[in-house]
Amino acid sequence: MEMNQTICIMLLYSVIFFLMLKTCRSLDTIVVHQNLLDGETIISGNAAFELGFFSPGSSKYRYLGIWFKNTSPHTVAWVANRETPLTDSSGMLKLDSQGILSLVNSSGTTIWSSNSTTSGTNANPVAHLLDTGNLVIKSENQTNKNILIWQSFDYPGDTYLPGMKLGKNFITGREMYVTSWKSADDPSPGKYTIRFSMVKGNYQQVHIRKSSVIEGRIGPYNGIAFAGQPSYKSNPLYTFNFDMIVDENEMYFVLNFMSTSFLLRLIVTPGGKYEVWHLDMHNKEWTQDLLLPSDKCDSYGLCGPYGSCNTLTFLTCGCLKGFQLRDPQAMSTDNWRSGCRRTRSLDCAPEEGFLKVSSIKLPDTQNAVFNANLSLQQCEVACKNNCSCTAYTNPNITPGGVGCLLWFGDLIDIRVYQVNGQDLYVRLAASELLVKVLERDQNSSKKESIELPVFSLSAISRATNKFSTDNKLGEGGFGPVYKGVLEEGQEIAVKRLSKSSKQGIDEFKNEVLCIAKLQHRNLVKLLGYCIQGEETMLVYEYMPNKSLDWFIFGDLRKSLLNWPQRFNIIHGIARGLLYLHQDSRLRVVHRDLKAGNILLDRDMNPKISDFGLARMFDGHESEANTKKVVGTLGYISPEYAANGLFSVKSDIFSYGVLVLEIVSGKKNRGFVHEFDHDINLLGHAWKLYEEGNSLDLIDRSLGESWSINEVLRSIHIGLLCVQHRADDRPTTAVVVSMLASEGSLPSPKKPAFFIHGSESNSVSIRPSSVNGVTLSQIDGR
Ligand SMILES: *[C@@H]1O[C@H](CO)[C@@H](O)[C@H](O)[C@H]1NC(C)=O
Ligand SMILES: *[C@@H]1O[C@H](CO)[C@@H](O)[C@H](O)[C@H]1NC(C)=O
Ligand SMILES: *[C@@H]1O[C@H](CO)[C@@H](O)[C@H](O)[C@H]1NC(C)=O
Ligand SMILES: *[C@@H]1O[C@H](CO)[C@@H](O)[C@H](O)[C@H]1NC(C)=O
Ligand SMILES: *[C@@H]1O[C@H](CO)[C@@H](O)[C@H](O)[C@H]1NC(C)=O
Ligand SMILES: *[C@@H]1O[C@H](CO)[C@@H](O)[C@H](O)[C@H]1NC(C)=O
Ligand SMILES: CC(=O)N[C@H]1CO[C@H](CO)[C@@H](O)[C@@H]1O
Repeated sequence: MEMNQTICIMLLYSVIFFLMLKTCRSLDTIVVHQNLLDGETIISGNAAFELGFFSPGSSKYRYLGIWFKNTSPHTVAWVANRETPLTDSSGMLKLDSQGILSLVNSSGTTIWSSNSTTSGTNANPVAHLLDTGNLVIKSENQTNKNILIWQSFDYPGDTYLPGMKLGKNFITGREMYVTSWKSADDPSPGKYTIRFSMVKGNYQQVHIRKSSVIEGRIGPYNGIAFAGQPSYKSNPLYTFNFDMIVDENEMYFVLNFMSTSFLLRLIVTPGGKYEVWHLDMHNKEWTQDLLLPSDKCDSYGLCGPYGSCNTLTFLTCGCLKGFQLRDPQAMSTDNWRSGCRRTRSLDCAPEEGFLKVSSIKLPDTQNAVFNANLSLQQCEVACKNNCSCTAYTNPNITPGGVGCLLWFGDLIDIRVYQVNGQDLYVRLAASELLVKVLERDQNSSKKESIELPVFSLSAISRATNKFSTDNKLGEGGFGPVYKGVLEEGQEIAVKRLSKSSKQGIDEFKNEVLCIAKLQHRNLVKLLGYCIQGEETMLVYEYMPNKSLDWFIFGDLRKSLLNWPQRFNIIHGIARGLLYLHQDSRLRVVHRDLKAGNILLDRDMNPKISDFGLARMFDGHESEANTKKVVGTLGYISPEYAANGLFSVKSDIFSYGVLVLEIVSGKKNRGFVHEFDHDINLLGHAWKLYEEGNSLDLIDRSLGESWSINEVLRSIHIGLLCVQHRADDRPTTAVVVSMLASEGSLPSPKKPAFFIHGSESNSVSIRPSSVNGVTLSQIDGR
């Protein structure tokens, strides 16, 4: 420290123990302070700071403090006797031969001392007030000029000044942190503290606490600054950086401030606000650079564990992807502290992975472990290999900066930032992650990848009780179907591809391609897939009421399905089909519409399933030709059976058959006419229609609870759909509107396949694949 900039106080041995101050510049002047006037400077001459006595606000008490020189308002940076004020204007400041600085009141009681510990009788102590605002006591004897005895920077008050250490000395166990004043009039320690994150090895962050409760968090440190203050208006006139020291002896950070024109201070106010100010040395004006909390999301943990705070969304709190509200009432009560829980629980399966969450303030690092040596890839491996690791990231945003931060336990205090956010990789169950399962050639140049959540084999195995026969629902198009219950309670249906089935693999791929991108309430929902070793499986939502055929063709169950439910099913299938044919992004022809492929949900709503044979059309194509006619006898249209020609109109034909089956409760293929054993259901329906006896077609088990108009209309529409010529059949959109209206309908022409067996020559047949029951539509005639 240069003498001409610093005034020093030296102890002079005196008979009377009054403190005698002597400036270095004017060695002959000895100032004795007996009456300590408010604001009277003891040490000055320093460019920026002064040491002296003051009374804060309206207080009548007197304190020894360090303040910024000549600023308005008077800004105190440090107070010695925070809790033990002088009650009158008399007192004594003395520096003894041991280098202990003490404040004595007019009764002669030492009310404050610097607690220095120095051995050696001839310490020859000297006190300096440095340009940084640090009051230091050093031993300045001939042989050793620089032994630090004590410094005010080790005892922060409510203000952090650049150069101060905030942290912990592991040897002495002493922690250095900032404490608010009780009030503007009372510098004694208030409720609020700013503390550096303390646990050894953890990544650095700062907590603002009210007593023991964390109210705010700054950080973690990102290699350049503390995250969590993007509102910080950096001033182009000055620069600063941080030093982070973590070693065996101590752990702390120091803010280094580089400027000759400005001073910086960080403060926690009596009200718990964290503020950063800079002082322009020329005009002596203070400017606020940062104020926290600045918005709702600065309130620590507002959205609870795994919650995410966003000031720009309608609801301030949300859940990270893969999580849902723990308390659904949170929305109405606006109390989100209970946070979010996983939608799918973790089981540490090898398929578990990480979802990247971008542009956020990283969660609290209290439960995190830092390793400075790992790359991001190694970090992922490290997290994955430890089942209790919930997230990871490289917190270091400096160019080329490495480092690996691993979280264990809940992720708390995440908020979304528009700028300067960081990435976090959150561990999720495999089934929450989208994984590329297939690529679809859209044309020669463009590939569209199909992404689906992936389920681990272990999760499915547990869900289905190791594929136990008790859980088997039936045999589908490409293998057995099992019922399962995931750990969170969700019911699923698992279609397991038979290992031997080559056709199965094609159908599996086809199903994924078709249905992965389709979503409609009348289509069954694919939840994900599992491919592991020899196993290939698709996972669907479970349909508790099995399939339509189980009801309408089951003698004992027919009566469970009343007419309003059947009419609703007729509507629902048409809406699902309309979506496939015209409303979805792709045009899809199902090619295997039948009662066994209509699944029923809890409320008996129909869902079209099994897209193993479906075909997609691009652009304006509307029909295609195939050499290999596959489908189910009884539902196949004549042009498809004879020439392999399929289109939306072949689906409409199948739909017509379905409608007549739903009304009559009879299978087209299995139909046996009372007198004419050759005609099938279509022939029968046509004959009754021609005779004007259509109502005779109705399923007797429906009793009397049906609407004549709805039944007649359904039969009429069914017959329109099964007309021989595809062009005569209505489009799906027309079917939907005919069902919904009461207008007159065109007269149907005679249906195709009036007679049993007429369609069967060229058709190869396949078992039905449903997640409902075992079915085989092969009637063996
Ligand atoms: C000096 O401090 C002592 C101890 O706190 C106290 O009892 C005494 O009243 C004080 N004297 C004055 C003049 O305030
Ligand atoms: C000085 O040390 C004593 C004992 O270690 C402690 O009780 C007291 O609070 C300390 N005073 C200051 C000002 O640090
Ligand atoms: C100077 O100070 C050091 C450390 O306190 C002490 O060991 C040494 O004896 C002192 N020298 C003189 C001449 O007082
Ligand atoms: C990081 O690497 C350095 C040098 O190789 C080594 O000294 C240090 O112990 C490593 N730290 C950790 C946490 O592995
Ligand atoms: C996972 O990490 C935690 C925290 O570092 C550690 O306590 C635990 O032993 C680790 N578990 C395994 C299996 O490595
Ligand atoms: C449909 O499933 C639900 C839920 O399992 C059940 O309560 C209901 O009785 C079923 N309906 C019929 C007609 O079986
Ligand atoms: C080979 C082929 O069919 N390519 C077509 C793929 O689709 C794009 C537009 O969707 C056409 O421009 C290509 O001719």
